[in-house]
Amino acid sequence: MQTVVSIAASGKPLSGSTLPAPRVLNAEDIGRLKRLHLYLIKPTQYDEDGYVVRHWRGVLPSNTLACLAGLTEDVVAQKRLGESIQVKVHVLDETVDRVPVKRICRSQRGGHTKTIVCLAGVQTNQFPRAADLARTFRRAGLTVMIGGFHVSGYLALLPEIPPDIQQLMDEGVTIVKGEVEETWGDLLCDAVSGRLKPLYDFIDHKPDLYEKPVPVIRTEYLRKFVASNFGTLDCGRGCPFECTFCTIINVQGRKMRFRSAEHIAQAIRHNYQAHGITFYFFTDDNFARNKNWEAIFDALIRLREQEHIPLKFMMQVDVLSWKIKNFVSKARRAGCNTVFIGMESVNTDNLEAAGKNQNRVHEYSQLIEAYRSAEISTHVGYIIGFPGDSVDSVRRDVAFLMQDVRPDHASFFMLTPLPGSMDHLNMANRGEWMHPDFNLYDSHHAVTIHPKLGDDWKELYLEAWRSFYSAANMKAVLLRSSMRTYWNNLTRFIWYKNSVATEGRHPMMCGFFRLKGRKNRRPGYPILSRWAYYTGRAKEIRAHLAGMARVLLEMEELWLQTRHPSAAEQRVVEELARIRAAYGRLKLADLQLAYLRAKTQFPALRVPSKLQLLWARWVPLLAPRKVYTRADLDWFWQAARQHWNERRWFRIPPHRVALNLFREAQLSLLFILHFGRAREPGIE
Ligand code: B12
Ligand code: SF4
Repeated sequence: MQTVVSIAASGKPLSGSTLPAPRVLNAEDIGRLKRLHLYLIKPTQYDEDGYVVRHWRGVLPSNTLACLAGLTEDVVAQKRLGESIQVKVHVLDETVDRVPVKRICRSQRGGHTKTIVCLAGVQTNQFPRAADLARTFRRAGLTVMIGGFHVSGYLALLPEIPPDIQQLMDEGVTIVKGEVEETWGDLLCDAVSGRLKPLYDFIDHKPDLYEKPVPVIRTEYLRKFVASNFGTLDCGRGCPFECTFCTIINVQGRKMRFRSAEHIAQAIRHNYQAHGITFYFFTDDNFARNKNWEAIFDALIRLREQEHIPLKFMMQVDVLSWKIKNFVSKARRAGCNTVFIGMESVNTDNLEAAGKNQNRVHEYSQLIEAYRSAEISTHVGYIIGFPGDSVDSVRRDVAFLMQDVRPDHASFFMLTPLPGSMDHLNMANRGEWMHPDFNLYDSHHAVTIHPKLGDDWKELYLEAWRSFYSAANMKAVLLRSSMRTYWNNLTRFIWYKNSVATEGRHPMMCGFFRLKGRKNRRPGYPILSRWAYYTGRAKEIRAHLAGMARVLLEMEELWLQTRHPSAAEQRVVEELARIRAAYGRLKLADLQLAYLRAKTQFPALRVPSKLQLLWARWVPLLAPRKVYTRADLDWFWQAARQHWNERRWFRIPPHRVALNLFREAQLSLLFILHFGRAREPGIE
């Protein structure tokens, strides 16, 4: 039995009522209804020009959608919506899917087909888009519910219902606050029988997740992501700490809840067999405080070592995680290849002000080293714009982060008072200005006035990205990387560089290639003529492709400068050094001998013929393995461009252009081949 507070359209609490035992619809509730369309839609955000942000190939599938899909399957299997009703569940993630608004609006017909739209996992930056979609669907007479962190967090701390949410409720949209693992069936029953209340408040009833239905992933959804073997799963929820910028503790709570290790293992086994998923992002905000972590790791170790499932995963942990006995070593055996660490700052004053007292700056390098020595990549979250930050302190801190703490990756965020955080509540209580447009609350925009950074804030934030992902720092990271972490690190550099430098978006809000729709624009923005839209779009795409090519060449150079020779390659080089030391100058036969000796240890090694060795010696471009930089190529193209611009075409030798184009193609192909092998997350 659960206590639930129902709230009337006026926004006033009606009563504290008690939920009855799970409800099942009967023939009277269903009436003439034969078919139900249930749309689970995760909305996206609008960009600066008001266009809906969508990508061809996203980076991370939504766990919220998978959770709700899993819960729905359970409700349908239990026939709680009636014996005869046919339920069709449509899962749409607007970050990668075009939402067919008109088709959805038309899908509800007569009294026999009903459509329910659930706007799911709505974050603050997605709330404006969610609200626009909700209104459109309501105008078409559909049943609409909104849930997720924005409405849950917003309503969790504020004493009154804010006007924008109240307005949606007045327009007939149902708002759901909190988690629904134990109430989803009842909500659907209310929705199907037309008895939905304006607001459901489950915030004080945190479901026990132990044996709840696990998230259900669909293969066709995964195909919309860069790596279709990449899934998400929450093994637990909550976090015991008290950071003032955090919304998690006020929505999912400070008491840790977790799924059973056996259920997790079953889900992973099933996802591997049915969808080929071998890599996970465990979405728990702090896996290290999941009380069941050891049982979960042990179950994953059994999957890897006894069932030979090539499982890999990344997880979020706190800065003290490395001190938990066996945590790091078991994480490695369980398949962890990356940890995302909530470091937030290297400045003790900032950490204290944010209530993040568990973070001890003097132990940061030990933390990074603990994971590095287990060959697990480290990725830190870093916030810029704490009240104590100044231009100088931020520059100094970012330099300290790169040179002393030395994580493999960093994600920078602008401090944002997200509704549901103490920062938001305190600012609201103090009456301080916060930007009225929630579309900008994505930690990539300044939505408050910073007392010291003022207008420099955004630029300083972008500068932090540029410094961390500079050629020099990325090279240092790759040179420190082991064979196991090298491609993991390089792949993430490509993703991050492409997002920040090419698309100007936060990597966590980006995908592979941006898609747009001419008419898919925020209300209030004009719909451009076809000519104006497509000429502008052609320019954008050209600039984007040029940016991608630049990133690819930069990464190619980085790879040439840092690539780890394979163990067999290393062995050949050692044998060559030995032969040289013994006989002085090397002959072709000696080169062959070095390969033959290495082959005794690496039987798969191909020994080149003398003719091949001769080729490689005299025609170096056929031996790209010996190339360690493409600086000479860069230099050639720059000079050629200058001659071209100065109209001195005769100074550009055509045969060298052809030769260098061939070398470029050869190097790029080699890089792409190596990258392709490592592209599948989890492959080292
Ligand atoms: C995984 C994750 C990501 C991933 C994947 C996102 C994705 N594709 O879904 C990545 C790394 C890409 C990401 C990016 C960002 N994230 Co994020 N992310 C998370 C994280 C850790 C887990 C999300 C999750 O799966 N939760 C588990 C699900 C089951 O919980 P849930 O969504 O709340 O859903 C439950 C209920 O709310 C309810 N419910 C949800 N929807 C609906 C709908 C209806 C109708 C009903 C009835 C119920 C219901 O039912 C569910 C089951 O109980 C959360 C923190 C967290 N603990 O949730 C942050 C979180 C959601 N992210 C957050 C933020 C700020 C971001 C970024 C803006 C950060 C940034 N600058 O990069 C971007 C935005 C990206 C984007 N376009 O969405 C904030 C959002 C806070 C807010 N108020 O907006 C959170 C809460 C973390 C935080 N810092 O506080 N994120
Ligand atoms: S450690 Fe992370 S999840 Fe926990 S309260 Fe702080 S910010 Fe939130």
